[in-house]
Amino acid sequence: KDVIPPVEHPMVEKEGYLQKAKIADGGKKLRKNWSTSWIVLSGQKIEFYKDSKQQALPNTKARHKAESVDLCGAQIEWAKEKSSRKSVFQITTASGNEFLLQSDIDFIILDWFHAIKNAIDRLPKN
Ligand code: I3P
Repeated sequence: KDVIPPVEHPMVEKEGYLQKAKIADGGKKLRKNWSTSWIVLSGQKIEFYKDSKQQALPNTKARHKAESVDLCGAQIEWAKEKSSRKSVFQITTASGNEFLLQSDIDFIILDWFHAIKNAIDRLPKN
């Protein structure tokens, strides 16, 4: 029997649920609206899905529904002043999209911060 390689989700480095709020799109401020998001970090991008089941959909359909964030030239920083919640960090993309990510569980948010920071630091700054 042929072995089918896992081509659908190459290079996934980290995935899991976090609280997410997109607060700007292309530099334009958005109304903050927190929701739970299934987050997939791979190579030079992060994808935001509604839940883990959505990620498992056939590739094109899932791609269509996910929001994909290019980490090339992005910035990440803790953003204490941007929320009343604890442990919030912000990702700002080169295109001017801003996302807040948050978890009440310290080690989870710390792991994510460092994983995303490492990914950004590996990439060319443009
Ligand atoms: C926002 C909502 C957010 C809150 C935000 C409020 O109200 O309560 O949860 O952010 O605070 O404006 P609404 O739903 O009416 O838009 P945090 O939970 O992060 O504090 P903010 O305006 O101080 O960002």
